[in-house]
Amino acid sequence: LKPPQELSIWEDAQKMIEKARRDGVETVWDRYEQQSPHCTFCELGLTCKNCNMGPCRISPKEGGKMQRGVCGADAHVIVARNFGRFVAGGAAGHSDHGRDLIEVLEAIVEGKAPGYQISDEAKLRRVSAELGINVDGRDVMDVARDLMDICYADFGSRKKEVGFTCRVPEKRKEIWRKLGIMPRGVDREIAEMMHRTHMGCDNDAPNTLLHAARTSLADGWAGSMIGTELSDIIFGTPAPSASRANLGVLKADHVNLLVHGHNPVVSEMVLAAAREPEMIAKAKAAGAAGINIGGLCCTGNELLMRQGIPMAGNHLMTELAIVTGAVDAMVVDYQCIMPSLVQTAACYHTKFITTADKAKFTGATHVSFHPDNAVKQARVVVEMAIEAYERRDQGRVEIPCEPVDITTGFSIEALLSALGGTLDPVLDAVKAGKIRGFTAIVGCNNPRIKHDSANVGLAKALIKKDILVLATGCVTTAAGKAGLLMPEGASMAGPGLQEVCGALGIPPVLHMGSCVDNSRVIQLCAAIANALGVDISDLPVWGASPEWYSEKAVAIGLYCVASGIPVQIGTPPHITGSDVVTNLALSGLEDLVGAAFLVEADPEKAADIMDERIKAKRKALGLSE
Ligand code: NFS
Repeated sequence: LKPPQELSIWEDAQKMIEKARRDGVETVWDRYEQQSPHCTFCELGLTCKNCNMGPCRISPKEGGKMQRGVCGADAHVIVARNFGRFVAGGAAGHSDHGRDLIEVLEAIVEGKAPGYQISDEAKLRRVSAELGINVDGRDVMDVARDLMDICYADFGSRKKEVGFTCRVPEKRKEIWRKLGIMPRGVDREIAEMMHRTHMGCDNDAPNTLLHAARTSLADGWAGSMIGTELSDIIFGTPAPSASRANLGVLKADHVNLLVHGHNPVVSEMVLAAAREPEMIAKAKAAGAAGINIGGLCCTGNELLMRQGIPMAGNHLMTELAIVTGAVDAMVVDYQCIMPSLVQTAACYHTKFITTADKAKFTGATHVSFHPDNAVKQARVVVEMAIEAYERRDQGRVEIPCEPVDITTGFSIEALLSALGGTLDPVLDAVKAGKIRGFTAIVGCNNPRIKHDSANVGLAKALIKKDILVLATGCVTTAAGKAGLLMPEGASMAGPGLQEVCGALGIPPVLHMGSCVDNSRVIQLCAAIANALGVDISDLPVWGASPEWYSEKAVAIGLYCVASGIPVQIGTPPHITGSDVVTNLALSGLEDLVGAAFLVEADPEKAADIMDERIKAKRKALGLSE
């Protein structure tokens, strides 16, 4: 077994890995070892299971025995097909989440969603007007109904261009139209990807990849963006606030209930129930000092952004949170929830509760959430946590550290209002070279990489170069634990960024939300490009996902690249069995959409390469390097 110090950079993780070993609990790192070495064919993307003449695999060696599958598909076609379906999976995840928000909005409009409401009417009107809905003097519910219809239509087949492309610079849209990758409808692009990758359809790797780009654009500019905007409208648009992070947010004397997954539709209701005086009284009657809600992964980010709820951990911390012995219940919806959590929870007193009918876990307790019953079901969940607390063995509890302070809540609206209503102060800082560029560091953890080493390493390397970092998803907790989400963290930045952070009182890394909220990042880039009268690909910006693991992360990476934002990743996807596909990803896309992928695991080296491009982009804009 590897020493815990080699698996994660964090003290709370290392201590809990040790405790897991003492308690005889298996973790993701144990299973990673058992699975290593991984299948080489699969790693290279050279296996195909799309039909029953197979499965097939292509020899990675040129001139090897198996150069084509039974149907005749070569390495390039197979790799491209696999990659296309990978992207479709990710786009489907974000977008189905977005659709769930439309369904809540629909239920609100129909008066069938007690507990949910329009919390930000001004944003409802603003977004609706952007999408061409008449808002003047109209009743809020009438506007909401029209917005709901327009959002549903973005999932269908009747549009030529999805609604939020109204935010995209004209030059960018011309590129998309010319390449035939303008996103038309979320479900349409995903379904077409499944069709194209059926045996006997799209057998030209670059053509398949272009549709992968289109599918990802439907995610970024429709599915995810709808998810973000409707979440803000229903639960409130985030504003800067203070919170805390790491396993130290658990409280030994409280009922600890962790929310995990993605959709605020569930976690917001659980939080509301936990705040009801009646529930708090029940917790006290059970001997607890109160009810403590903490977040994991992206639904944690949603509650952190809007409600300041503390963050217990990111992806690789989810099992370890239970290992503390202090978690009474973990309530989940969907995505990024390790199936192993059922077994981890069973090793302690922890109640593991699922809520989405489309994401059941064998062995879990299922409490089915819908807009019409969410208030009631949320109380059921909180009561289960209180009951579990009564069974907790305090002798097995170990909370490994003190929490660290973080700041959160930097929605575009919050940024604008902090800046006095316009982007000008930031643009001036960019022009003066105090902020030399921007990078959004997003996404996951992956046991292939020492937990959070690359997420934190890249953020630190970039801010040192006066590159402002935006964080979403699991990178948030990493940045927070490293002290980068506090204004004091600016002491780790270069002199220019330090000055700007000092003047504005902001941290060098700004938390912009969950992974679905990467739509805020592309919207911000589009707004800056529009303000400067240039294309997004002309900006000194990057995306990065140093420790990515999921299909969703690749969908995000690809919609950033297709939008003109180059993206660093720490490990390649399973495409390296095809030089055609690999070269397209690493350089060919640059000619087509003005951005491409960079695969570089070393954060310092990655930061240097990213810096070179930022210099070049600044120069082209007539700015100092
Ligand atoms: Ni996004 Fe990665 Fe998952 Fe969120 Fe975390 S693992 S792709 S950051 S929780 S979606």
